[in-house]
Amino acid sequence: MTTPLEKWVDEQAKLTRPKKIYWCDGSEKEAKMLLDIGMNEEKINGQPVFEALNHKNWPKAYYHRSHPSDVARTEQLTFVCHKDKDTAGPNNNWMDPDEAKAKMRQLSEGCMKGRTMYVMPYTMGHPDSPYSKACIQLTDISYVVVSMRIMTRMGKSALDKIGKSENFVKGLHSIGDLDPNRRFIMHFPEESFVWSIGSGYGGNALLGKKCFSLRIASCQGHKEGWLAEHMVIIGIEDPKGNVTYVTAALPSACGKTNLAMLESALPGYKVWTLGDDIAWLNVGEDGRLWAINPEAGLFGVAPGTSMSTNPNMMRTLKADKFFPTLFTNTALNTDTNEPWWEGLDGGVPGNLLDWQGANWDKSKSTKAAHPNSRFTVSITNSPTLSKEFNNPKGVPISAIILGGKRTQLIPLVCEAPDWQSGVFTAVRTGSETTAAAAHQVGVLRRDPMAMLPFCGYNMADYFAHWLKIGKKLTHPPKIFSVNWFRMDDEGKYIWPGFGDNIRVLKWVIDRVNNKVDAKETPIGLIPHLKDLSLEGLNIPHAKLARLFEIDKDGWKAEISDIEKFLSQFGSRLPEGIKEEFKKLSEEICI
Ligand code: OXD
Ligand code: MN
Repeated sequence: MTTPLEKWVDEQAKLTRPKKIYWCDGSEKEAKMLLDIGMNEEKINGQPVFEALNHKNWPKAYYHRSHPSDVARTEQLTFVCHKDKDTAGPNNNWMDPDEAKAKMRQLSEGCMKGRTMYVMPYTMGHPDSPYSKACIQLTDISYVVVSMRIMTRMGKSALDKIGKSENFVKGLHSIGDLDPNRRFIMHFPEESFVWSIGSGYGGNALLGKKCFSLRIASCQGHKEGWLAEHMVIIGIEDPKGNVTYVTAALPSACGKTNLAMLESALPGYKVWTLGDDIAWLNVGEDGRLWAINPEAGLFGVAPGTSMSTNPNMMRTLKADKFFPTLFTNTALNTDTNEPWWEGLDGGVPGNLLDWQGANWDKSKSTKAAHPNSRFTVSITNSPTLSKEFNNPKGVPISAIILGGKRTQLIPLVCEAPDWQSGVFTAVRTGSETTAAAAHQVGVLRRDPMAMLPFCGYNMADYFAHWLKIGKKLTHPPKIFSVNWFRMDDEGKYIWPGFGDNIRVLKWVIDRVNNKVDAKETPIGLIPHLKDLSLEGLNIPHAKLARLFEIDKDGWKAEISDIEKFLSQFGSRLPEGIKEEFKKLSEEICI
């Protein structure tokens, strides 16, 4: 008897017409075979999909160069296809599901001709976790299979979980012809199905990641009473050995991976890594919020990563453990066959190929590595991996941190007095855009909970869902906002960031454990400077004060920008958010 899974695979093969179908087992042997195929047979843009790197210095490293038009998430080509447009909301591109399917069917007709269709069974979350989900993705490119093996738990346990059920998350991906006019990432939340064509880029092609674990999962969470969030999960250990678990939402390329692997500048404190990008949050029987990381790998931005900014990440990348580690669109040092990017330790090598494979001319102002060049590496390579990483229950969360990149206005850290105002803080969070998506960099956009590109339904309903979850929590986490990026008048960052961010995290856990008081302001609670551990930092008092300064005129402009953002949700905006907006406006305008 054919199972629903076999039937589905068969139907997709009839449409896409691959020369062969291969069922992946997720083994290391298989990954080696796929790397060989990618080095010797498959090509992208006329070049092999993979090249081996210097295994003496980077024991498991392989290199991948993508098509130059395919280097970041393409939000304008990403659609969420609910039955009606209002469910998708103003935060999503919407297409009618029937129309979207007709379009995708036409683009996918025979798209795998002459290629292999790889069938990848995987779970998001530990297979034994009650919160994990079993999934299948089809693809026709080795790079996606090797990457998905790093990023998910791939293999038999997923097939076992699916069994004869129809209830699995489906993903159909083809690299297509890479023509940006024939590139779409379509989500069908009612069917837990993602259909993507024309891109090999992580966020568009590794369908377990943003497409499922955020866009589709946020819709599942809305229905089922949980949250799928764009958040780091860490454990912060104090000198007595107590560990406090915290999640943090920051937009793409704003330092989530650095935070997840932070090497503490404060003696006795340590950060344990559970996740650097996605958290699934459930209300536990004990009335606390519990988090699991559905992923198993790290897909981080390479430029700026070094022994001084993120030594634990460098150790992870060089670890001789999980096979393999991938580098995508970095530059290549041709003397040593090593990956290179701006900000890496040491000087600029003499002979570099840039991310497009051309000899790099130092005298030009172009970057050698693409600003969104990435590494893909197993989280199990990390020397800071939390011993709770594989705990099927997850970890209990005591604080939620929200952040963005704001060169002005937003204080270094600020606590919301309660859940509702915390949710509003998240709703009003803005950030200057980065290179993780294909759009203009450095423009301020509101990015609630860092989920603007990832919330699979109307954000007004999402805000209401957050408020509702709060009502179920008898021990809700405290909510904080952070901003590492405030600048002085000379345009220099005031706060050193990176390992020194532990000083802020320490204040956060001191507040959670009721060890320190805080100062009330119109925007929330800020630290008394005496309670921040600043020893060894040489920041003049005036500059420190600047980190917490409340610029009323700036806030007035901010409030009108927030109002503009909120107005797009019309009457769907929950009362709780309207109340908090009113409160903030009144406090600032007094
Ligand atoms: C990512 C992103 O890849 O947020 O994590 O763009
Ligand atoms: Mn992300």
